[in-house]
Amino acid sequence: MPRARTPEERSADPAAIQMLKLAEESGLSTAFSRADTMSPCPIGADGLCCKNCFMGPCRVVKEGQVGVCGATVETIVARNFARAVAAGAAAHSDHGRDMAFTLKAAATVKGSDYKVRDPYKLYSMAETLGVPVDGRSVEEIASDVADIAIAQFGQQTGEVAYIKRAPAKRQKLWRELNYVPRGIDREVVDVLHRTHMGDDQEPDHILDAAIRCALSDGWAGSMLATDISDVLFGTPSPLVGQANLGVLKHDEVNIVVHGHEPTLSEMILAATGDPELLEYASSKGAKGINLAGICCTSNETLVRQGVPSAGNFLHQELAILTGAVEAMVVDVQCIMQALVPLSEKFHTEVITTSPKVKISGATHIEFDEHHAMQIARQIVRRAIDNFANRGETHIPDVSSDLVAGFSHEYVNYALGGVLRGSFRPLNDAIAAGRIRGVVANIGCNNPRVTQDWQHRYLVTEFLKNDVLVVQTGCGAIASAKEGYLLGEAALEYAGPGLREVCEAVGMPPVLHMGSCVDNSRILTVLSQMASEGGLGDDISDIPAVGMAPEWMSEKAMAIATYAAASGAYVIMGTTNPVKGSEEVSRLISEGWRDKFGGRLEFITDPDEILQNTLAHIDERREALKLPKYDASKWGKSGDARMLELVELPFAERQAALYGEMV
Ligand code: NFS
Repeated sequence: MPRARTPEERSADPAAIQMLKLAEESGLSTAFSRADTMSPCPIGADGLCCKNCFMGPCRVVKEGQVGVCGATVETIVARNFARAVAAGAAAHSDHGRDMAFTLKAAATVKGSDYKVRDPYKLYSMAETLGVPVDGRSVEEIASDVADIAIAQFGQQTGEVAYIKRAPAKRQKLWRELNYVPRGIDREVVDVLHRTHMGDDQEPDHILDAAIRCALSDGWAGSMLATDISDVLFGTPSPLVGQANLGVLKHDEVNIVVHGHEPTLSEMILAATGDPELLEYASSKGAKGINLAGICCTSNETLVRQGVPSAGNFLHQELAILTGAVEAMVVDVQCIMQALVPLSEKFHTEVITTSPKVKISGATHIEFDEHHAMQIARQIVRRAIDNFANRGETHIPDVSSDLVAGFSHEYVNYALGGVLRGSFRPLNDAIAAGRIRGVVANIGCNNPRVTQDWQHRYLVTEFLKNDVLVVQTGCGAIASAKEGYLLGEAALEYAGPGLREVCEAVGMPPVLHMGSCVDNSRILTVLSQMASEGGLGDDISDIPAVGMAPEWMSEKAMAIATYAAASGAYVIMGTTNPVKGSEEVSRLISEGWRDKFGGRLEFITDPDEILQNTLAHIDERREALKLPKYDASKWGKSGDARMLELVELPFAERQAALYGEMV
């Protein structure tokens, strides 16, 4: 059995380390300790176990070995890859479907608790989906938009509508190669069918279906989820917040919302401000009601409402270990079953709310968008009632300030202003070499590696190298906890060129763009950068890399696949689920590069991730005939230059300035 790691080896986060020590002292297991005692199956880890029929499971581990049906290593690895993509796409896109039904309710149900908060975003959706807007009420438009959005899931032929948002060249490529998704559900079913026993057995062909399925997530299901969430709850713009377990309060009722969909959590947030419930909390001895988030529910409520984040994926159990959580309210995805037995050691009540998710031992209060506020109030009241049951608490005094909420609309506005919003200044900064390139660092935590360490290491190195970092999901929360989402981080960590840009625009060097469905925002940014000109005319031309160094979820596989098929170089860390097949590894790397200009690689060494990323960025710069990145050219303007100049004697200062001006 492998040795149990120390708390410091398990997490790079000081709050987590405190809680892991407490867990050890109390003899309580966590995902961290279970990862130490549960070695991953080496056959499954490499993608070599086929359990798609019941003649097996077949484990193909010897040279030339095939499954009972004759399936080769290549077929088995490709099938496993494709099935993971389909499951990930299904999860994220189904979230989009639920949002579409909520929009329909907001538009048509009298007295609905949901309203259209951002009509401008609705109009932009209407334009893409071909819904007329002239002379119509917001509700009429929203109702039609919702109908078309819902129909995107069941569409059988044709093209998903949002594909039109990709650069023209990319759309043409997808059409020529037959990768444009027909409908979201259809592509998921297509992968499940093809990977059933006795169907598609040519690895490249199986991967083609996985690509179409992933694109139906990135450019349809997830993009709809993002847009509709913005319509209903507001398009994010920068706001301040805090992250880490220190956001939990000693003297207030703590409710933690965990999972993914913003529908119920937004209502719970509203209920926590209800004077009647606040009064009720006070009658039970609490000073207030404190809402905090975990995982992507946290990102949804953080980027729009500034609700503090109690942490990322591996913080879910640690929040319960504080003993200070009255209710952990979960909906869908990334919820560990271990929460319930752990909560039984404390007073915390785990409440499941989705019709799709029940956990044995948890309280189930099913969410229904037609009675959203009533249900939210019921949950808040239960949490207040539970406050009296609280025992000893151990809330780590660790939290960081942050600025989050960088939607593509805001970035556009910040760079270009209201009247001429544009990505031109960003493109110019990259073209000049002030910004060397862009990295999207996204994805999960994985207890197989030290929590947050790779996110932190890579982001620090990218900033030092003048690479602008955009983030979503649990990677964004890792950076939030580190203090990277603050303007000051540019002064502390960024190279000279990136620092100048951050100072001039007034933005942090790491931009938090939302939850994992909001990776669709990154697709939009890349598309707009490509259309803006100066950096080629397609996503594959841009000096940019996507990565998920600590990933664990099937959703991450879907995201990686749609990003690669959209033209990005994508690197996944931690583990390599295609290791068992050289052919599949080659197909998703060189094969996809030849087809799409993007590629996917699994690289477990963080230094190699760093080197490959910088090499790709520099190679893209060279292909665009941009000047070679040279950090020594920057850092001599703005405040830094002024401070230097004031030190100089008058004559030298004049000469320096005059010299610079000519
Ligand atoms: Ni993304 Fe969100 Fe986190 Fe990973 Fe899970 S919360 S959708 S899957 S663990 S980043």
